[in-house]
Amino acid sequence: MSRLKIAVQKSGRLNEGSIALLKKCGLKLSKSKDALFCRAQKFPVDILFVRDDDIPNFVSDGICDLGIVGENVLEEIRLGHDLDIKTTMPLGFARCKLSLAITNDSGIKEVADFDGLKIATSYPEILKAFFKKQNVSAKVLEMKGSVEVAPRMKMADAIFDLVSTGATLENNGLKEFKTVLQSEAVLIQAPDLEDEKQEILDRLIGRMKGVINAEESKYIMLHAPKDKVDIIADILPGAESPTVLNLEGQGGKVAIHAVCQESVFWETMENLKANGASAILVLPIEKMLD
Ligand code: PRT
Ligand code: ZN
Repeated sequence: MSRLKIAVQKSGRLNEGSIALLKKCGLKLSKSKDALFCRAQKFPVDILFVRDDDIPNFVSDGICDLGIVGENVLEEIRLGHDLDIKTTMPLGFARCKLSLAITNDSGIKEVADFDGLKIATSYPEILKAFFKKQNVSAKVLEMKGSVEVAPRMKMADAIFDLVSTGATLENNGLKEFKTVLQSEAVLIQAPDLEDEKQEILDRLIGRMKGVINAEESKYIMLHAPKDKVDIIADILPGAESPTVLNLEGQGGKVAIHAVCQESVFWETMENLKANGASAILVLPIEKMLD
């Protein structure tokens, strides 16, 4: 019987999210910390643990059928190589931005001001493609890491790097100037899988979608005066046709249950309360299958 081979980052920012997602899809993984290979139980998948930079080529070369990698790494390698892969679906974790950042005292006002400057980055291909499109001729200094120290060391005038909270930029006297690429972890696959493998993949994709949809959704329950049902239903974020139930012994009130496809913030709950809702409960959803 066929098994899918999936490339996952061995350690780093993608590892935990990738493993958590696969486990929520029902795979049982017994991974010793240094193992490079893991045979999952309960689902026909084998996992290869590698550096994230190797994942696109492993999939393109057919060493693995699938991979989980950041769009930033995928795009950088895609621009430099001929990759034979397709992006199957976004996975909703490891979100970050690939941005140009300048020193706090820099006089740069627009992209054209980068002309003739030197920019340090670990993403030379994406940066060169961006400058080419903008008709800017800047020098690109490739660094493997610690890009954020380059301006202070007078090695470069600005940087092009990943930003998530922005704390690293701030700590180094830098500020974000322009986002060039929004990135998150994605599932990639070899384009032509044999039928049996494609069937396993389709099942895995169905489960991944179920996990991701559930993570973004909440189950909300509340009590409301009967004459406020329409107003309350309008406030519920991303809820389609809520269930309205009569409450025994409370003539004027009903219970409303709904699945909200978006986050339910405190502000929304306060708004519901201000419109007559009470006993508001927001519950996480573990799995969803439409
Ligand atoms: O060893 P291996 O090659 O596998 O891993 P790696 O060291 O190349 O990558 P790793 O584990 O650091 O990151 C893997 C992927 O996580 C990246 O390619 C992105 O897709 C994603 N990711 C998400 C991030 C961040 N968020 C992030 N914040 N990768 C790096 N960072 C860096 C950022 O560059 C900054 O220097 O983290 C620092 C902190 O960010 P702030 O803005 O929160 O301060
Ligand atoms: Zn890497």
